[in-house]
Amino acid sequence: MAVERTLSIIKPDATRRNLTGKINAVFEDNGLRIVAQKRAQLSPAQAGAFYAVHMERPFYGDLVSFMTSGPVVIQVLEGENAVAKNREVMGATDPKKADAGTIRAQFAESIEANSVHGSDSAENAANEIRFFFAETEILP
Ligand code: IDP
Repeated sequence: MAVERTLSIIKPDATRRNLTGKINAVFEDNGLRIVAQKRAQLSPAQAGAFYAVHMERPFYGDLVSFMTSGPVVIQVLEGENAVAKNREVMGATDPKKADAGTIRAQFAESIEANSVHGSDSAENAANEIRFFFAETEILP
């Protein structure tokens, strides 16, 4: 199995409820290593560009408002099959459909305020990591 990197964002609903440590424990308990991490306030331009793929979706404006409503914690996670592993521990987008024990089942407030983002492919992970981090900020 290949060691991969993926981009994770702990979203404003979770930072507001002081859940960063509990969510990080789920990553670490599942073999994902946090090799870069920073707390940031996204601008509307940054959040809009990050979610540009959803620009035509009806929830896009609300999603940008939500993602800029408070600080986020942006992370690079590293581990075997990190992209798929992180999607597994995050759970389904809609917390009502997320498997028990996943981050979203435990912590998400709604389909929008669902506590975490995780890249959905290795290619998107590389682009998303580059969007937020210089290579020198990632320390395996
Ligand atoms: P993902 O985060 O599980 O990969 P995506 O479909 O890529 O899900 O959607 C990106 C984000 O947009 C979701 O995590 C969620 O915050 C928001 N979102 C997705 N679908 C809806 C919806 O139907 N209503 C409101 N927000 C949504």
